Amino acid sequence: MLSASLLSASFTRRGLAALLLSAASAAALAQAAKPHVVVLATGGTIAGAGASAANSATYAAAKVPVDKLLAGLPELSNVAKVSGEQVFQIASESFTNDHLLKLGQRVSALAKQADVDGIVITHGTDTMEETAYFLNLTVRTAKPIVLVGSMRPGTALSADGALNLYSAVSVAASKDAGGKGVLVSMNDEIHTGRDVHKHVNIKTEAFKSQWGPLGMVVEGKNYWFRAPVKRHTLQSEFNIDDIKALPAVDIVYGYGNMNTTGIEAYHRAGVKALVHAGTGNGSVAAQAVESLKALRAKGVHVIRSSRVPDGFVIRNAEQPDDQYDWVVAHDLRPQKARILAMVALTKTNDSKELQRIFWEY
Ligand code: DAS
Repeated sequence: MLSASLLSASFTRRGLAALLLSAASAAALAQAAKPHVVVLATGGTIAGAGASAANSATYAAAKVPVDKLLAGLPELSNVAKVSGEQVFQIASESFTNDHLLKLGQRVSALAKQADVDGIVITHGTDTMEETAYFLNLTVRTAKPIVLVGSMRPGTALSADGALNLYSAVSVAASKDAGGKGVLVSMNDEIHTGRDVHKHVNIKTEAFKSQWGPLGMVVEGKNYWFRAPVKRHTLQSEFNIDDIKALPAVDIVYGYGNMNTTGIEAYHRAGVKALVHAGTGNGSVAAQAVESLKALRAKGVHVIRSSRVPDGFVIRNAEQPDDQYDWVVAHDLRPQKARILAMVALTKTNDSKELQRIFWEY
């Protein structure tokens, strides 16, 4: 016969165990109810490692695997259920069109999954702006897709990658980040993949959009101040699922004493369009005009962009675009104009259609 004290003690123990079990199952239920964010890792500085904590600029990019990145940030479980995939492990200056296509196909497939609520892509900062724009044009989803990187490796003093990744996952887990197109979350700011570019190559405040960020993310909360007006994702006429290859589009840079060597070399290489990063408002040196006109006559599209960071190229201003049948890149920087031209040429080879696409995207 158990004594009263033993009975009450065993009840207490059982009661305590039941209490702990219900607390644990409540916690498990709460975690299971959180949004599921998939982190696709591609490399870059955010996965970089330096020899010492003082090495904030001298390091090797694309070293730390995604599971280590995620394990180093247990706070992520406060905002989402996070799973990771290592898609590539490269510095982003080495991205090719094949990398863009493979990444886009994986993002598109995940976005279709009912159990995926948002996607984060860890990426090198050098060409992040190009990948973000490519996905903005071609992935048909309203779910948040957020690219993130860092300017310092995780081994450095005041490394920026951990908070950048935490912020990006919290944005990707947010319902209010849906339907805004592909986003870039860097240094507490949230930018549209269309407008953002790497503006400084040596500071943590490295990214800028000439029309401003869409908002900020602070301690896992989003503060929105504007929304994109150009077509993207679900409003796009392009679909990564239909794109099997990207045509050759390259860029020539305008400068004093300009010559036509690069223009003629790209023509021989068989480009389908050539972006001219002109001076000023997309100006073309007199000695280069005839070469570009000849290129157009042979069926290659000429797209006038500008080497000047901000502003936009005005049609028929510096050059008679109507007469030459050239396209202007509007406010897109040369590297973005190349991305749009490649995607557009998968659908049309008509210069008037191309110009419409440059106005709308
Ligand atoms: N080389 C750079 C890149 O991979 C490193 C970085 O800044 O992420 O884009």
